[in-house]
Amino acid sequence: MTNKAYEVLAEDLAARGIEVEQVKDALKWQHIETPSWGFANSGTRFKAFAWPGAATTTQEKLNDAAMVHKMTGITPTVAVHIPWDRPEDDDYDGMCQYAEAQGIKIGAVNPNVFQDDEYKLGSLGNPDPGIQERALDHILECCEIMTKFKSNALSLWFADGTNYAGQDSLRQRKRRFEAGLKTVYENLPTNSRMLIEYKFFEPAFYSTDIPDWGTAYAWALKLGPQAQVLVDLGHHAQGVNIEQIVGFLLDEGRLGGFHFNNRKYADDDLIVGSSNPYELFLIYNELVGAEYSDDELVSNTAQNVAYMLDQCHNIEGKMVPVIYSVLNCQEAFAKALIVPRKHLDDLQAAGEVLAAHQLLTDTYRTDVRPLLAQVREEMGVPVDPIAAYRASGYEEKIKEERGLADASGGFQ
Ligand code: RM4
Ligand code: MN
Ligand code: MN
Repeated sequence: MTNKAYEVLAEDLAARGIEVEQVKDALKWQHIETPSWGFANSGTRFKAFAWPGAATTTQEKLNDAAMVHKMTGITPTVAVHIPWDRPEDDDYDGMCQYAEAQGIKIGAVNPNVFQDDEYKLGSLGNPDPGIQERALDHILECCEIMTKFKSNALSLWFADGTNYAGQDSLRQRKRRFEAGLKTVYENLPTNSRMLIEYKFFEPAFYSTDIPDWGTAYAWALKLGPQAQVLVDLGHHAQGVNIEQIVGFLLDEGRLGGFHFNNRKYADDDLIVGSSNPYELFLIYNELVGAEYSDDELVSNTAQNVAYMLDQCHNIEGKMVPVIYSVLNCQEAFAKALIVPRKHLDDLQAAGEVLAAHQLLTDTYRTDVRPLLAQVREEMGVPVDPIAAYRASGYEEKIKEERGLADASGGFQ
């Protein structure tokens, strides 16, 4: 059954020269990875408020991720953090099979070298060679875990840095990092990628060892083609043009993945698109433009981008904010897919400044919800995933079964 609003929109899009069936196919292939830690209790450094039913075990997180996939149809994988998601019985194959039995797969493996006391002065950048080695061992173990999970992405984020000028040598820290990353690269499973995430501050406040995309990119270049940059939307200074970074990295074949979230001030980790949906659209516009590029490297790079959420919910529940984020990514992607590319190219080539701008912003204003409803119906998932989730009884069930877990720490 097609809905009336969709028919009107499809006609309008066709008149703008858009191949609606192609747009629908692209939307059906969209894939967003959910974060296992997004289903657990987490919060700010001041307080993490417990949410009734929040997941505490990995199985619960996998169940939640599977439920999000059931509601949306576009979240078939879940990223894991080791040790937060280390199976208690060390049965990695069993965990992998459990995920598959729920209809999902394990995606990126995230090592954690920031929560042990030993890491007070850093991990790979630590002045103590023994601690550097400890961090390295953990990351290498994660490379082995990737094989067990059939995962093809090692996602690296480091809390390393210094708080005071003079605390450590900036150049020595760079060298330690470079050596550590090189060893990790040499031990990456075949056909997998290393995603290097950057962040300009926090928890270190004077210097951070991988502060920006330029540093991550320089290392990716030195390491080799399996190393790429991961862009987390909350990891830039205010006002930074993220879509331009995305365009640059795509063009160089080094954009590996995203941690989607939204922020107003710093690394706020809020629902994707909640405060700046226009920025999200502009980012997707770069991605879609690259995907349709004639340049093979650029187009392949865009097609292999790992789209992941990295959020932390303190007051808004767990499941609904994840679903909401997925839907906002879907909407931004849909709007980027209906940008009349040829027309835009022509206006740009002719130097038609405002006409080009207007074409893009008019496209952004298009209400694509009827299109998304149609796509969902064709995919056999709920047309309104949030309403369907609320009506499913899942929230009440997990509340009842899991109760209220302790949430005193920042994460988990
Ligand atoms: C960091 C970063 C990482 C995430 C940790 C928990 O700010 O975004 O990706 O794994 O938080
Ligand atoms: Mn992140
Ligand atoms: Mn972050």
